[in-house]
Amino acid sequence: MQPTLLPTERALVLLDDGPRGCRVSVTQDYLPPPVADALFASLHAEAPFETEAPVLFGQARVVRRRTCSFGEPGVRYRYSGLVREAHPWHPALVPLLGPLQESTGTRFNYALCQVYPDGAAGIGWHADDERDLDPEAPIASLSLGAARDFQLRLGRSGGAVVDVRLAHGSLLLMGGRTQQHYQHRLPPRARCTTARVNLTFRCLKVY
Ligand SMILES: O=C(O)CCC(=O)C(=O)O
Repeated sequence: MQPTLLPTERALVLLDDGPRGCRVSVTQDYLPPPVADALFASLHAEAPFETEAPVLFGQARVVRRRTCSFGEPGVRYRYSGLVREAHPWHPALVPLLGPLQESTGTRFNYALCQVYPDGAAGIGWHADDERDLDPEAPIASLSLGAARDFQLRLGRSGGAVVDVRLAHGSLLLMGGRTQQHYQHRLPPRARCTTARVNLTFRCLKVY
């Protein structure tokens, strides 16, 4: 099914830090519900998710979320002591790439795909500022399945300055220098009992 993407004028600005050149916005109804439902079902059932053991504070720890990645041939992403080589774009993602490029002005060559089986799974504070990433390009984060809270903080300590619930089919855009100045996380939420799939579309350097 060809997706009909809603225009990004519907985006709500969550952070507009002019002096640092950071901007974050969200379009909660980016994907029409039938498109979001079909994409969630395909990826949840078919994406080649692997268990992950990122190195945190010098120790490899198995985490509850599972991860895989899609993208152009030869693109890979190194983070937290792991290397993720891109699988070819999943067929369900291919129709999204053009509209996503049009609505973000960015040609993404990679997407990290994560499944959070339930609210016990999350991801801690981090910046996505690894050297494999093009620092000038935004990161576009598509949420599917269970709605979850997403937070941003300035720097590497302190409380959240943005706390937003990301709906099924929403698109969050972190642009400008956001990754250089802010960290983000997905905190665990005990009351959430269903799965969520997240895709972060990124521009990776090709060596
Ligand atoms: O699942 C999310 O919304 C956050 C994912 C994330 O932080 C990441 O991929 O770097």
